[in-house]
Amino acid sequence: MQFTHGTYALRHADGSLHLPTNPAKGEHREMARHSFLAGIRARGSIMAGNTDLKEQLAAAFVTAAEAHAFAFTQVDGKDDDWAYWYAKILQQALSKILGRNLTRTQIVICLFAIEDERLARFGAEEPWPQLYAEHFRTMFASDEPDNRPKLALYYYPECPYCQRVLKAIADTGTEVELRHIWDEPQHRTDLQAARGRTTVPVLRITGSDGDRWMPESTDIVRYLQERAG
Ligand SMILES: N[C@@H](CCC(=O)N[C@@H](CS)C(=O)NCC(=O)O)C(=O)O
Repeated sequence: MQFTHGTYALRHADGSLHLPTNPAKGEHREMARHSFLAGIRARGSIMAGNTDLKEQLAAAFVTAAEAHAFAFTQVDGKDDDWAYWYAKILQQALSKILGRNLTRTQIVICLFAIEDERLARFGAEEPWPQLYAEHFRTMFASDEPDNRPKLALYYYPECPYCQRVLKAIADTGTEVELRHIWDEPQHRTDLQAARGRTTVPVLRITGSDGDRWMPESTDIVRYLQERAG
């Protein structure tokens, strides 16, 4: 099942609410109520028949978004503290789906990081529930060691941000293939093709459902620490 932009109420990073159509003033409340109730029903059927982790996470995010739209109808979804609200609502569901206890702080930090990356890399048109689900699955899912995504770091040693990541790799004892982008031109070419730029460090996370390219040393260090438990 695909969740696409425009099908559901969408909360932007600034807390404002995007609704699927552009209703006249006064119709928002009814739309949000309808959307919320439909989401509860949809989630029930999605959860019942769906064993895929990413789809379960996406369904949880959609339900939370609709509950948020309903709760903040009076102010058209404006809520500067949206991530805290989501964390409170989602803590139990995400912990259950992922099979580990997440703190609200972990969820809040992750939500803000994903939203920043989404808007910076894709813009608001990106179908967000799948993106959020993929990040949470990558960050927190307790895979069996052999099923864990394979990691490769695009880097060069003179880069201070890369050094931060190399230290985190050493500190956490994580197995990461190092791909020097100046020693091996193909690595640089691959990075350029995937990201449209060659800024490093970038962690390439290869799971059973493909590649994810994680830029930003801070995010990479956090990912490595979370993964190491
Ligand atoms: N905010 C980034 C900074 C990364 C960065 O500035 N990397 C430099 C090397 S230290 C780079 O790749 N510059 C060349 C470029 O952006 O193409 C991070 O923390 O990872």
